Amino acid sequence: MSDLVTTSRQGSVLVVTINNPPVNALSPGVPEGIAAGVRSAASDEGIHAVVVIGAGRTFIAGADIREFGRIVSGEAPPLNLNEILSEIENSPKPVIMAIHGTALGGGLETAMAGHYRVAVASAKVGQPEVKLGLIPGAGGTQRLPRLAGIETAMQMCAFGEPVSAAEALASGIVDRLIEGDLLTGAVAFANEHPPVRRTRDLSGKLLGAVAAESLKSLFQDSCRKKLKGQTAPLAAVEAIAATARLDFDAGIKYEATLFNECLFGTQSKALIHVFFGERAVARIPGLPKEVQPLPLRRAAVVGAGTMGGGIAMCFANAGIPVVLKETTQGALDHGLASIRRNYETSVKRGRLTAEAAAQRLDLIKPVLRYEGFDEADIVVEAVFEELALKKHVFSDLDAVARDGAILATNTSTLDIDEIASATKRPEWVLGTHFFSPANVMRLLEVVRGKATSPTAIATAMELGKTLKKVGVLSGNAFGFIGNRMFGPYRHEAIRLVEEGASVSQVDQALTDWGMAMGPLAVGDLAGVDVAWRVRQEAIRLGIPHIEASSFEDELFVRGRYGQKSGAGWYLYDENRKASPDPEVERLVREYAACQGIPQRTFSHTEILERTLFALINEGARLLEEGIALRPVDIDIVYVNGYGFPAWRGGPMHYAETLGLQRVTDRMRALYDEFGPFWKPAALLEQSAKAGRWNS
Ligand code: T1G
Repeated sequence: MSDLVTTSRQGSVLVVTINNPPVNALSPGVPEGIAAGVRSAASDEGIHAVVVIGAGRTFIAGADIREFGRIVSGEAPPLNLNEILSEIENSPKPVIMAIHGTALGGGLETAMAGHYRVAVASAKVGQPEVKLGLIPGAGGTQRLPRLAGIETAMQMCAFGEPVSAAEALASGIVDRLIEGDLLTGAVAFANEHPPVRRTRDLSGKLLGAVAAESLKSLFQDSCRKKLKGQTAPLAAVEAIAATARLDFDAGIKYEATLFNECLFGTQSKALIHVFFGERAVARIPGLPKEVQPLPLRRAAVVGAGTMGGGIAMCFANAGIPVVLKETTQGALDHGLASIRRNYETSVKRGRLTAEAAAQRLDLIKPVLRYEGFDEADIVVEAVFEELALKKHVFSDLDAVARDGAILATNTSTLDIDEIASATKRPEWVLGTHFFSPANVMRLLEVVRGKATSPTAIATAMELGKTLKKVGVLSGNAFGFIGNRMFGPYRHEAIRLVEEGASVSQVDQALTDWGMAMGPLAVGDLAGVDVAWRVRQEAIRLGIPHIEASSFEDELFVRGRYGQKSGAGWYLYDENRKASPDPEVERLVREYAACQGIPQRTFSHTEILERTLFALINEGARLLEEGIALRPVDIDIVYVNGYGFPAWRGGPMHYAETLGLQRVTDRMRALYDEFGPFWKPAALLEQSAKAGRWNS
């Protein structure tokens, strides 16, 4: 037996323990070790049952995701879990799976190959493979419906959300909840001498073909709406529906076919890239190993507007007491009312209990002066996006905050060094750029100034994890990573409209492709006035590729600021539902005529190339300038902050999937047609031949 899997005896029960930290993934050797343990029990007369349990913090959290890239490249053999799980299931002696932490993917599949499952109340079980662009590939689509029924199986496999131990007990996935020590409870269960009961033989919860097919179309329609463009959820539902017409072994074969189609497709590569990418971005090259993040026990926020209120909620949601300051009682009351409304909505939607909401509200202390700021470990400034005002606030903070406190600004574009210059402690100043709504969006851009200390950076990156966000480190350039790239992307969207495309045609091309919102609709959401002010600032700073004027100015001068004013690129009703506005189409044709812009029609492909390639090229420039550390950092920013489809992996991963040479060639053609805006970044040209970003 390898160290990965060890056995011990408790009376006449053989205990098989998996020890593959950190999550007991089914790395090579682990499934084999479990099967070996079960096999040894079969031939041991002194053993009447087997208990399988995970050491450390969890049961098995799934197949080893790192192996999939190696399987696709041919470096590793195809997934062979089915044979091993079948050997476990065919054990002549009862096998009891003891679950704590999470049993996910192959972990739950292993558990279902056992004859019984017991779990502690805090455990969760699930088949999250679709979140990796896959489907269960070790019998999950065949065993789960036999335990929990087809509808529950489709829900769990199509959407990938885990269920609690109590829900698993209710649906038949788990046989008993264990109070107290899990191993003791599992052994006691085994000592009741339950008979061998192969999951594959259970058919009482399966459905006939008609019922299964109608559930299949129900779930596949729902997936097409909620998980638009994703193929794995549809395949998972298909595999489960097949239990109505295929026997177990044929169903396993069919599942394997569908699994391999997903595994060798582009969506799983993209989603696995994002899975590991969200963990890789926390590793900061050059940050000395001995640098440890400081503890963040108390926080303070300056400004109780939309952002400040949302940021205060983030701290309260993480259980961190937070002081929230405004300048007037009215503004403070307004901010608190909005926070209260947010929590009430969460309670109404069942996302939060009333007592949990009350506890979080209690953690937010409203003030009109800097009282309590001297105890804060971190202060986040979230006042109006105006440099002089921010510098004034930081000069105040310099006077009131304790030594060693992190002084963070939520600015979305302003210069961190400029803000830090208002204090005598620039080494403690950095940007923590939250995305609206701050209590919802996962992305946190951490922006380092030239003087920001490694400890401050490490602490801010840890803050991201504490707030259950994804922190990405950015250099101090205009727009940081996300907004800097969004500029050229939206520039092209506007240019396409000026050249003859309709507003909704441009937006729809991107949303059909997978973006959560079209670039012009985003402008209406963020505010045409905000975009105008940011553009004026960029022009003042001499940021390259910023057009002196664009049609959007015509919207701005007419007070068409977007959703907030009821009209922008679109018209908005009282529920902010958008509809195309013929007046805008008329205005833009008039504008184009004045500017002498030739008009023509556009294909979806051309709209996608003009917008997405501008995004990719700016990303390459950010890498050249060292503002973004790695291509994956850019991908994680866009997937978590800008509605870029995770199943396309992010702008830089997508460019590699398309082919960097193809992107470069197309950009050269656009450069010949439109000039300098389209000059391919040097890094893009250098990487084109290799087909991979060499950054
Ligand atoms: N394989 C390899 N590494 C994994 C892993 C996995 N399944 N799960 C986590 N890790 C690494 C992770 O990269 C990180 O590494 C460390 O473990 C801690 O993870 C055949 C095909 C279990 C809820 O999708 O959801 O089974 O950064 O930071 O926040 O049908 O990890 O430290 O180097 O996330 O406590 C299905 C994925 C696989 C579960 C724990 N299983 N993992 O969260 O820790 S496909 C999953 C998670 C499959 C079968 C199919 C979470 C977690 P590093 P972490 P955490």
